[in-house]
Amino acid sequence: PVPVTVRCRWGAAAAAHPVAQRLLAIRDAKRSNLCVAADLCDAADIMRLCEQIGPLICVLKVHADTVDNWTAETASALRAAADRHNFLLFEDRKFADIGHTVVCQASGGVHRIVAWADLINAHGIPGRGVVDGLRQACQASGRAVGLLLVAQMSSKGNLIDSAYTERCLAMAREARDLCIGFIAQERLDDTGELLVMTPGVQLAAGGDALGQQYNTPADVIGCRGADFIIVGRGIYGATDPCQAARAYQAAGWAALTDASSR
Ligand code: 5BU
Repeated sequence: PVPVTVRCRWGAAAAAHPVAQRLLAIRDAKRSNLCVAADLCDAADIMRLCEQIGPLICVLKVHADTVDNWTAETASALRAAADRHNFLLFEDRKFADIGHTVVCQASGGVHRIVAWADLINAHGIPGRGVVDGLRQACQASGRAVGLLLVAQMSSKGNLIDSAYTERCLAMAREARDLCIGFIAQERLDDTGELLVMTPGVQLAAGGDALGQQYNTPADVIGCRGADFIIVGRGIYGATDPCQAARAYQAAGWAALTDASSR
């Protein structure tokens, strides 16, 4: 297809960070602001999903610590799939400890996250030490990695209030060399330079039995101003994940381009 320059309210402003630039370039080239949460327990199932939906997504999010048979080969296979299909890898570890500990969690252990992930995330609760520790781990890896701060959550009754979210915003502004945006439920930063990825998305609003709350792509992108949708069970739980991914890609993109031209 003819490349489209998305008249995006925010994307154009985004970020000197190389990972943010790559993310936006992939989004525009693939016309996809869809991040799929591949929350499957078997590495082979994740790889199969990657092959099915790889061309449709801009980010694949994983929880490496929930994969029963994770090995170094899983990381290499994911990396190869991401490079082949042109999407970013996001490890949703949600670091939330003192700086010294997150250095080890991000670079060591079984998962060696900063050796393969393009995007990582962290809670702001420990204070700036968590960001400083992650910066150290990323620098030591020699790879470009972008950080998203968890400034809001999708789960019912979560303890985050608006003052906490504001402080996450301030933390992100002070760490622009590493932090490219947020996991949040709405746009937080009017400059448009900090991106928002939103989980808790399905084609119909609702929830699950354990407190997850779902809003639609039109709502989170069109009304609340997010940039990217994160969808898990709505896609990998569907009878035909590829068809479901197409539907979410179309809905996410329509909401973004519609929002951008307003
Ligand atoms: P779901 O199957 O679409 O409900 O999966 C949502 C994914 O996003 C799942 O991997 C969660 O761990 C992740 N998530 C979330 O649902 N809500 C949040 O606030 C954050 C992450 Br932060």
